[in-house]
Amino acid sequence: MARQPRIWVMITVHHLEHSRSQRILWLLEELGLPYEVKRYRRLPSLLAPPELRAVHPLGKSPLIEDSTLAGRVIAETGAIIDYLLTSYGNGRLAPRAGTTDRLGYTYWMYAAEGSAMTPLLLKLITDELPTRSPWLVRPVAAGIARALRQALVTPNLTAHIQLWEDTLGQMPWFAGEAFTAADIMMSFPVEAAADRAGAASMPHIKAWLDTIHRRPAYRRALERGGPYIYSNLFQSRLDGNHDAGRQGGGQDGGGGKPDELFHGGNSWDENTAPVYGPTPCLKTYKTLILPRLYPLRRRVGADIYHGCA
Ligand SMILES: N[C@@H](CCC(=O)N[C@@H](CS)C(=O)NCC(=O)O)C(=O)O
Repeated sequence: MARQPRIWVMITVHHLEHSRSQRILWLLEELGLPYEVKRYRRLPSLLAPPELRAVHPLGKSPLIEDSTLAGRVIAETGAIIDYLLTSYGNGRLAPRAGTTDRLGYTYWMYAAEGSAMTPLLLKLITDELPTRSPWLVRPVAAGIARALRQALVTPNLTAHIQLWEDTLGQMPWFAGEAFTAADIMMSFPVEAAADRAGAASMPHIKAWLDTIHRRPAYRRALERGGPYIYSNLFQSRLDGNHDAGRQGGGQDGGGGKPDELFHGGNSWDENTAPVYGPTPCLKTYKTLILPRLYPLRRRVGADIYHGCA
């Protein structure tokens, strides 16, 4: 039996900027649970700051604490979602046990991190390998990267994207007719694949992305979380076409004044929340230092955040 939220329940989210932790904020918004965000900035290396290791030995995000659990830290996105739904979901955002939708739900809950992120991570590594190798061995590194991409990365990524497209062609959400936590779980790999592997060229995937990005809870989570790498997927659309966010309505939450849509994705309000960990000026790193480190390849901006695979 799910516990009823009481007034003293407070979930603390240890949230690394530009990360899959964004999904936990989104889930908490969908559930309407009280939560506080402890934000962590990435180091110039793009890894998490050591402060996260003081919270959990692996030092990764997301991590949560529940005020009812006396200091116990819960790690791993899927486990956190499972905990929050079991404790506070009251049957929301998951199909009933024993149904076929539940089978699909369980599959996607595991596949998001267990299968889909692997080729995306490999793509990141093979894309970055040549430029991050000592210049003497770059041609060799580039050859190895190309071979790995051809043999492993591209075929697997293509198969994943096709599976998502086929699934979303048959049903509006990953686990059937209703929006569930499986959609939240899948948002990160799908956004990553849209950003770096062209997944948004698939019509059903694109429609699903547009729909999740219109959800009010998704937008509120962006405001709470601060910068999020994949906000570029909808920010540019909004800049050029506010109407895109107003179509749909209904449960997907279209409507609202244009300025109320999707704001927050690129803002970092230093005053609204404490920032934990060192605070290197990532922007300076991106715009001034990085281009000088890689003079032949002035890749700045979202690309460098691809460390978040
Ligand atoms: N499978 C884990 C992955 C956690 C993970 O790798 N998180 C990334 C954020 S996208 C991270 O903390 N990266 C920083 C680092 O590795 O130092 C989960 O879903 O919770």
